[in-house]
Amino acid sequence: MEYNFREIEKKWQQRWVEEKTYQVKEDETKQKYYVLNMFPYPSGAGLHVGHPLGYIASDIYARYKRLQGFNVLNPMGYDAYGLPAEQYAIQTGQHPAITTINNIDRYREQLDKIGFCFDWSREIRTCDPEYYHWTQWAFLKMFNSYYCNDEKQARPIEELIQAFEEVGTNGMNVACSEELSFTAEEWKAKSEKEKQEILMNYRIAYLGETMVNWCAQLGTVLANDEVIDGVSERGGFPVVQKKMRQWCLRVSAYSQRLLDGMDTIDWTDSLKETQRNWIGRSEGAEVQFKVKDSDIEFTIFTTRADTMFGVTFMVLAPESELVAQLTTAKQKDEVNAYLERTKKRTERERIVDRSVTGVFSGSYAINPFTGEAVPIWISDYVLAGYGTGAIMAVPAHDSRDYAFAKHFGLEIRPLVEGCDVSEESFDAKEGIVCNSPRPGVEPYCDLTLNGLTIKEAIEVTKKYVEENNLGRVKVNYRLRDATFSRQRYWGEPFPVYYKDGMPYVIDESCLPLELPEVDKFLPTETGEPPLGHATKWAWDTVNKCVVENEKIDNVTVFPLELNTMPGFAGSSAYYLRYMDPRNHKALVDKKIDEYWKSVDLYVGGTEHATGHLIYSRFWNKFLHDVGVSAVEEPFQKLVNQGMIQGRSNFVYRIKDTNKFVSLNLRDQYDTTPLHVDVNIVSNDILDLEAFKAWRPEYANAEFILEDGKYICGWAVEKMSKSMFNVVNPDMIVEKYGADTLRMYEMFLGPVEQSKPWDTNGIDGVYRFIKKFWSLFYDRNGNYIVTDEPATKEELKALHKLIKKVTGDIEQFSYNTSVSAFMICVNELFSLKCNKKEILNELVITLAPFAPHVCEELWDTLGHSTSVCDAQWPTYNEEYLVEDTINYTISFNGKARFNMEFPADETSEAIQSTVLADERSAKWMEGKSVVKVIVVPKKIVNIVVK
Ligand code: ANZ
Repeated sequence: MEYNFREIEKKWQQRWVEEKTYQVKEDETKQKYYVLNMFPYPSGAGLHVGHPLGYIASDIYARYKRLQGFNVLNPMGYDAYGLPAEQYAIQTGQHPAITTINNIDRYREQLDKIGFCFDWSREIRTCDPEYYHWTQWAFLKMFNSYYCNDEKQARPIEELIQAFEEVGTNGMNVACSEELSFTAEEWKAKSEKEKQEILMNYRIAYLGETMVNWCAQLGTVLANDEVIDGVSERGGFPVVQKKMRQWCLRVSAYSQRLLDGMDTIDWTDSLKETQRNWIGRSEGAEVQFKVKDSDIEFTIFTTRADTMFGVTFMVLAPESELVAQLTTAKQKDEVNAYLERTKKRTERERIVDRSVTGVFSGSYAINPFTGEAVPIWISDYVLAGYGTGAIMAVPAHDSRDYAFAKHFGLEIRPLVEGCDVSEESFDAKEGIVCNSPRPGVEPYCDLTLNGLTIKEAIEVTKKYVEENNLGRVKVNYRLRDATFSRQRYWGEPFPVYYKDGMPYVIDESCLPLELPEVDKFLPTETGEPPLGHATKWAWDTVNKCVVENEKIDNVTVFPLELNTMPGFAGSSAYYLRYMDPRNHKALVDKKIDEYWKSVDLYVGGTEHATGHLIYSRFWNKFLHDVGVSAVEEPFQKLVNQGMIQGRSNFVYRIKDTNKFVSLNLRDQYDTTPLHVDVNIVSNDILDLEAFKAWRPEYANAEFILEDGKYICGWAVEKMSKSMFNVVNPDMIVEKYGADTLRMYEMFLGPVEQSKPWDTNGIDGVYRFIKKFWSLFYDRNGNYIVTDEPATKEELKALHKLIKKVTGDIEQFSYNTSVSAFMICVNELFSLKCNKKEILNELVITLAPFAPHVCEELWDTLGHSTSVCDAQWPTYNEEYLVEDTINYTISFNGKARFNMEFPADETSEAIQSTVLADERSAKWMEGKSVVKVIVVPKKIVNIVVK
């Protein structure tokens, strides 16, 4: 029988489905192992060869773990809500649900061809009401919870209400948007609406005023990365900063737990560092400043309390409420003009762009340490959402304050007299001048910092601030609450209706609240989100159902929320749902959750290092607090697969002609390189006929060939349609089979590394599989496997392989495994080994990599169950011990020939055998032996004269 991958792969893919080979059930008798891939967004373009890289790597691991006896969960699904389907809907009128389903079908077809061991019975789609039921449910829970800083966990909002009723805000240590203070009596006297407004300040899912990137023409809020140079990435429409009431998640409350959790998980240091920076813990002090000739006081946040004596001005963020209060009549016009100008800049631009802009407010603040009055400025280098949105500026020691002071001619006062405060003196990374602090010039306070290190001075000053009631010690986090609403159609609806302007959630028992149908996917004429087009989108609180908008009476029937949830809503807890995907009563059954616990191995791209991995960790911690998720950290080990770049090919057109010259002759002409579809190029040689057929303008193309061939140039670029370098896995599977594709993708290099796709080497992998096959079948297709016992050499080749591959898989070093397989098969081939004893184990070892061919040969070897359920072989060190040692024989240090000796041969015996060998005679002729040096297990050197 010949190696016919088409038949074999089809047969086994069918068999796996029929026999439910990859379905998994909870099994208390077995240890669990949960492997997860970041699920794909099914785009219209389908999969290219870069996409399956991570899936193949995790598939190998999942199969390996199963062979080791683990009960392995390896599910797959689709992140099915999202912008591209909706944009397509806007352009074509095609309902996004239809586009999404078509794309999913195409993805599935492509995935199925690669032979993954996914348990498809657990498939989820985020746009399925069955699924988003639980996304909405989590939102309800967050709405009905607050975060208690003392207990460090989310608690039911009823507890907070009860506390308000008993003691007001007295002694309260909870996460909030704004510090509020009221007594129990004051609370009780408030109206229902006022109470709801206050609670919003504490809920974990809350409606909050936040600055957003607003694009009026698109009618929606945009994420930072959708805005480039002040205009929308799509369409180039102006984007302004706007304060809007949006749903937010109080992610910031979990900052410390998100930091602490990182000590318990096995992620790369660089990924942990990225998360730590994102969370941005910063220890400092909040200090109170009085405004001169006014009762107004305001608070600043500083990490350098020791620099109080170097403060020469203050700066407010343009959005700060203080701006209106502190701008004097004289400065009003100038300030307003500045505010208008800065509105257009996104926060990221404000951080990255270091050009100096600002305006004087007209007011002065009093430095509480020196009593000195310093001017209060307004500038957008101070961010509204960080610290208190106000700073004390110390231009001698902070580079941004320095640039500002220079620009506006403000005083620069170093802490140490006479110290160098030129631009070059700033530490590039820290942006500060590193020198010791000094005491105040005219001591207004009795604080001495002389001789202290900066660190010590900060501590002493912080203590002083607290003791003198000038402020308090404060830990700040850069991590912001997440804005959670989008003015979009294709997303999860909020289970929320509005009564008297305040949001109320619908009953848990009424979920899911299904996305309504609309006839247009654009915002409404009055600027409402697309759900504003729905005619049946009101909540009947009596009958607990969705009813027509006409029935809205604001007594028992109310309008429903028109925003939808953002992309990360559905991807934040999907790993939990895979454990128990068809449960109608709960997100996941408690016992099942206890069994699978968390993901043991998570594989996905680095682009999710902050967004998804912060949100899902937050989400899981919240669910853990409300008793759902058994384990606090969702992803124990995380591997980021690298990107597969495209390898583009070029043809060279001679200018103003339709003539193309081959790569190495192009210097003789004036040419323009043009991308050519890599699918009509093989080993850099262009298929001329296919090229002519590729595009009408090339139908009459002429060629200048070298050695009868047209050789193309090449370059490594991003894999993209516009570069014509997209390689479709279906084509590779069609030509070489899935097993070759799988092994080749792994052979390209370490999983974590980015590398170019280069089809040139794929033949080698294909030949390897054929050679492997030839250990079972001879050229004439005869089955040649025997029951003869294996020789020591054969066992050695096999066990060397088992040892290497076991170690490699544990390290995700699959490329070196592929080489090891090649070496082993070559060795067995030259040993003419067709022994069952060896081949049985070889098939198991290769099965995670090339499951189809291994399943077939396993069957041929006479096994009645799947190779997936075999037992991973353990290597025997005994077989690896060398029996003989190959010595290099040198004369006067020059290697001349090699000789084999038993491993336990003595040096004396080696010496005499070497000297007696006839090959030695040639090198000793006419000379006498001065010395013989035997280096055990390596070399023999004979010194002659
Ligand atoms: C005085 C000072 C002197 C500062 C000095 C720094 C160096 P991290 O570490 O990131 O927390 N700051 C505070 N709030 C800010 C805001 N909303 N926008 C921009 N800058 C803000 O940085 C904290 C430091 O950044 C604070 O300490 C403050 O400047 C500034 F030699 O206060 B510092």
